[in-house]
Amino acid sequence: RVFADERPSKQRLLVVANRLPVSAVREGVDSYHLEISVGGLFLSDSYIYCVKEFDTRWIGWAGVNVPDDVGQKALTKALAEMRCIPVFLDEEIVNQYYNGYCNNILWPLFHYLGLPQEDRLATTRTFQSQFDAYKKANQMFADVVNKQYEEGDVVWCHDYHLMFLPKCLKEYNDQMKVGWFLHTPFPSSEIHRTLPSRSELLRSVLAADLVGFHTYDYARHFVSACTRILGLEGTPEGVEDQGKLTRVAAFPIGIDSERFIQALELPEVQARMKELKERFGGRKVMLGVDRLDMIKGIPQKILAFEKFLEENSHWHDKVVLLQIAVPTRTDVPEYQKLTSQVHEIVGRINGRFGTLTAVPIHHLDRSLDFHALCALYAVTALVTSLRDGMNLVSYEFVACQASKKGVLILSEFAGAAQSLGAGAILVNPWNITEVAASIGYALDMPADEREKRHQFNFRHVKAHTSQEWAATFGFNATLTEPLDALGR
Ligand code: ADQ
Repeated sequence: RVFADERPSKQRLLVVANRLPVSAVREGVDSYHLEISVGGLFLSDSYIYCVKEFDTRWIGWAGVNVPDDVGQKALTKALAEMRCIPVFLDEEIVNQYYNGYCNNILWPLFHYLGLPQEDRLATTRTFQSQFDAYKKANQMFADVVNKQYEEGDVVWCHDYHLMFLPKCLKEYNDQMKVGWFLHTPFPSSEIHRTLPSRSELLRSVLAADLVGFHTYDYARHFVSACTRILGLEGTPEGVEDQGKLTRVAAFPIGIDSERFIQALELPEVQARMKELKERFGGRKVMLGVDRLDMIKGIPQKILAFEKFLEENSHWHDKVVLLQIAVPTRTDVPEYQKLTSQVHEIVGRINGRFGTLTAVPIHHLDRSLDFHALCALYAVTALVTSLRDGMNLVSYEFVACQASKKGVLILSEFAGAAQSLGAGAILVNPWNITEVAASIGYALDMPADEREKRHQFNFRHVKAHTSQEWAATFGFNATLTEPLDALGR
């Protein structure tokens, strides 16, 4: 394989995502403070890599409404130092495109939660206006990309927010090399069929030259949707429409494992690990780290832990579930409902199994810094997503297990199950009895089995990094000949 740094000059890469890898916070009329975006964390490793290996520009929304020219100029200047170029979206567009079409329609649908149902008539009425806003927002991204574009550039579009973008870009210039990568699952064609704008979205994505997914299954679902909904021919390389081939392949993401491995040696991380050990007084710690989102299966996980306590009285007071859930999309009613539901279940279980000195569940609604995450990861993890494109938390956990050889309990509906399945205990997160039994199995697992399972997953996590992912997709996007089914 040829990597970018073996080429004589650096390939220019325009990476386009809804959010930039940094968020802007306004400090004054013409000054901004920039922070690495939470939730855009998966991009931060790749950000560092891409900036080093490619001649990269990042294009996206900075997460802040800047209505005035002075502010827009100041923010553009501040971002330029990080090779970031802003797309300015006003509140109305953000509400219709981002909160509406992206997060209320595409996100649940792609995670098999269906289209919104609570008020069908209202949904039907708002659907079209949200889809129009989605197309308009994608066109705004395309306008910015087009201004930055130079002949020979590769444009890498990210995620479900920008499915309309490949088409807009090709309308500007059909010679642009355009790749599109989806971070969520692509659902079965039977699910995608329910979407009113199903054909238009598929056709827009097919305008790209290269379409990538985390797993082979998602790629297969996409090709089936194109065959069944659009009547196009699926080939081993992708989808063909009137002689034009769109290459479709799997590019599984990874993490910068070395960053985690090295952090474990740092005195501050070691100190935090010691502090945690003392804090939990020798009790075994089961760990959950998730964004607070319905796809992550947090209530189901907590109910499974309750079931485990119910059936294993000898573990009372000897085990604790530490659930760290960073709140996201806090202005959306469903997410507010989820937060209260989780708090209510945790309160009930702690009332039921707690003692004067200890409670079985510690639930924190917050984001943690990198060192705290590394210190926490050194226990046993419960990743029980109902659906998840990949799930990087499971990778990060494995990277931090060099000495502990902790056990990973992993949902079979996370993309990561396809890569870490042999080392993890795979569970159906909807089956609370099965998850409870797996908790018992993990706690009693003999050391040699833990070691074997850990080695299998550790090798995978070390070998398949975010750097390799970015290099493979970026490099393949520069090609024109077909790939094999794994994108290599
Ligand atoms: P996410 O749904 O955000 O990503 P995930 O892959 O697990 O899910 O990545 C989350 C990142 O946020 C991890 O790096 C994790 O450490 C961090 N994080 C989570 N909770 C945190 C907390 N409380 N404090 C600090 N950091 C926290 C989407 C898709 C995934 C896909 C990724 C990458 O939904 O399926 O794996 O993109 O493609």
